[in-house]
Amino acid sequence: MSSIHKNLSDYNDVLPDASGMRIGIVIAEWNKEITSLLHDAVKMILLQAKCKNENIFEFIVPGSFELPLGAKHLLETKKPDAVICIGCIVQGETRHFDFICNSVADGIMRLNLDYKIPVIFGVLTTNSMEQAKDRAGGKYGNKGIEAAVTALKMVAGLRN
Ligand code: DLZ
Repeated sequence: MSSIHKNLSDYNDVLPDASGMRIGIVIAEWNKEITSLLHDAVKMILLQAKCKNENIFEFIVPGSFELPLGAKHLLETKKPDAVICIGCIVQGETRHFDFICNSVADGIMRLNLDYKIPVIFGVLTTNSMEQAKDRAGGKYGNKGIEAAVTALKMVAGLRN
């Protein structure tokens, strides 16, 4: 993963002003001990960028496979400027991992292009829980920070 070369919590420029942005967050409950840490980091960045609490729309779904539908629901009901999808998929003994990862990545990409709204892939896909912890506030930073900064940059960029 590129996080060995780049700490996921590093962003060396000023955050875009999010005071006028509406942001959706979809959070998968599977591997909640990890996704809650990513979620906290996303919220921290949004509030730091002055996004108003009432303009943050959250939807909890059972697992990562449900993230694209959760994002689509927020896109249609809350009209956000961006949606951040948070999940943690850990390799098991079966091929389930591949099916879930591919479906989620494809589903999220489709939403980006169909709605022309940034839908961010804040999903860890790791071989072990240890690798996930390293990327949820551990030695490689927090994927939630990277996802939130990406959302803000995309909204600001698309407004230009
Ligand atoms: C079933 C399943 C498995 C085995 N592993 C994960 C995982 O590591 N991360 C995750 O977010 N979800 C997992 N799930 C649940 C699926 O995403 C989905 O919720 C179920 O297959 C029901 O559709």
